[in-house]
Amino acid sequence: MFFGTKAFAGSFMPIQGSTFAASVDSLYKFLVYASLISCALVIGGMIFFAIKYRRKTNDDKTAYITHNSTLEFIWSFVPFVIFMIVFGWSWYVYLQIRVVPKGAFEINVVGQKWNWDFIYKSGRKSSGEMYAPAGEPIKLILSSRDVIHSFYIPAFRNKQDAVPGMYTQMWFNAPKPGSYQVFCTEYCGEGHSSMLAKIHVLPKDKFEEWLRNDPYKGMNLVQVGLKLFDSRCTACHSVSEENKVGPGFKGLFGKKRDFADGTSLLADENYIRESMMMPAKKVVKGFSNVMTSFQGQLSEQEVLGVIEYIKSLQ
Ligand code: HEC
Ligand SMILES: [Cu+2]
Repeated sequence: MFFGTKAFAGSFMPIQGSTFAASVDSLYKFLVYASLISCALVIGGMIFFAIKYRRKTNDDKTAYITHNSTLEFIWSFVPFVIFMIVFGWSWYVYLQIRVVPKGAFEINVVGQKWNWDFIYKSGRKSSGEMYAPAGEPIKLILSSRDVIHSFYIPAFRNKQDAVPGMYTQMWFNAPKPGSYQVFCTEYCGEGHSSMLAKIHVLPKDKFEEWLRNDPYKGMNLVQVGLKLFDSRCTACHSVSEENKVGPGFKGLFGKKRDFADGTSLLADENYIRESMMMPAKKVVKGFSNVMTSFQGQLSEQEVLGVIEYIKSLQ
């Protein structure tokens, strides 16, 4: 899927999706080839000399050697020059990646177990799918609602930790429109490997059209709920009776719920709303209290939508 032959066409690296991808690749190729050549020289030389100077007779003695200044100078100075080239070159590439250009278009990225949310200045939000204009510097401002995550886009050759309680930043400029895979690369619990997202790079006019769109235009509440469920709840809940990290939703509405503290009630609208806003208040028996609160994160339309959607799963 992500690592299809197309993604790797003509190279041992993923496709070059950002402006600095090519310079990262050149540096890596230099490091790989330099290591291969040094390895061949050292191991090859060792084998060659072991055979050439092996002990042939009993009184075959090595001459007394103290040192060889020329040789010692060469084997110190040549690697020193190579290391300084690698240092200078890496520093140059690192600055390209780390220094965010002034006036970059800003998008907020929020990680939480186990999905990525994107919040734009216009107030538009999206989950699991980020949209960005092509050919423009984009600055991402990252944070986390729970534990440390890491936002990694292999095609852009860039990654950055998302840390609770602080903002970190990264940037890219993707010249070509297309969809690029995002991974979480900081182990963050059971659902870590499914903490994926896509970055859709669109031509500028398409992107602005997307920014203005109402994501739920023409949808009824159940459809709004389904859309929200797919992006925000599916990591932990299923729409069948099957339990994942949390209980399956099929038949939930109107069912008797037993809680860890020994109390119970019949699931109604108030219970579903409370489960989203204050998940720790009533923890379903047999499950752990790992659901994070959605307080302040969802619009009223989304809350009602997800309640209607759960009601429809009978
Ligand atoms: C990180 C995993 C996780 C995510 C994401 C998550 N939940 Fe939960 N949820 C749980 C767990 C675990 C429980 C059971 C423990 C508890 O009651 O808090 C639960 C319980 C619930 C319950 C009570 C279920 C029952 O059988 O009584 C509801 C309703 C609920 N979640 C709704 C949602 C909705 C709606 C979303 C998405 C907007 C969501 N959850 C996202 C983990 C999650
Ligand atoms: Cu993560």
